[in-house]
Amino acid sequence: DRLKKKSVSISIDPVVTSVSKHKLWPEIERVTMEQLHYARLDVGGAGGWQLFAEDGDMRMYRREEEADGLVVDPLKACHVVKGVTGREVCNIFFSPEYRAGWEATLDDMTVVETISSDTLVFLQTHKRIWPASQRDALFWSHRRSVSNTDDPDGSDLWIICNHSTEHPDYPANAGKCVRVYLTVCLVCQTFVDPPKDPKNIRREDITCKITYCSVVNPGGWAPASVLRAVYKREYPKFLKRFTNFCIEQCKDKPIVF
Ligand code: 6CM
Repeated sequence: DRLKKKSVSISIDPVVTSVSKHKLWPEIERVTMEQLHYARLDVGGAGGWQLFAEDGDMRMYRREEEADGLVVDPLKACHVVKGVTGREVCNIFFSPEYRAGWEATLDDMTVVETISSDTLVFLQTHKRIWPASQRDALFWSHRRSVSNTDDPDGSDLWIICNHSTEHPDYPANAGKCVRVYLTVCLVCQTFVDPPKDPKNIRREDITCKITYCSVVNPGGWAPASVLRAVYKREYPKFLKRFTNFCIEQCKDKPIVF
């Protein structure tokens, strides 16, 4: 009789349930975890990565690769930024409201679907680079934190993974733009030095380690030499501009761990 009176409530988060039922979910799960693994691999050794830009703590590496005659050079960058947390940096990279503030190659951005608060589908048009056609990109973007038991000194990791997708309402190459295909990830980890009670931590005690990886297929004709020259100039510019934007956005705000 006593047992009958007890009520058991099971709560199922409706958002989590609907996200995991979305048709893109298995791909989002798989690509995000693959990208996290790939980002954590070292650039030394047999990977064939060549350093092409260096500035302070920033290092950028690329591998020259082509697919069907198009440049698809994989890029990997590491950076260390003081005064911001990985969660803050990932939030700025993910959230549509900040994008125009740091993404210099952007002409236009629309969120075409909200799969969850951590998973959006973006349609972007990028600035035209002469003599090629203008490019657009349609991709899902997913944010998550991953617990990090391997590293006792660092906090959990935050990752944003962007990966091209399709949408019947936004077919590729239908207008003046050529569609690019991309897989991008940003992985961040926060370190506190010297270690402190969380309520006494100041911005000068925190450091964020960033890894950024990108593979972009230009989707159609683009002269290899122009594309490589554009990447060599634009990627370092992007990472410096983006991280400075994060520092500026966060400096007078409470720290978000
Ligand atoms: O990762 C970056 N940005 C994210 C948010 O916008 C997202 C977008 C990536 C788009 C990258 C494709 C841009 C390519 C546009 C130019 C192609 C020109 C081809 C013709 C050349 C002759 O992941 C930062 C991306 C920084 C790019 C420098």
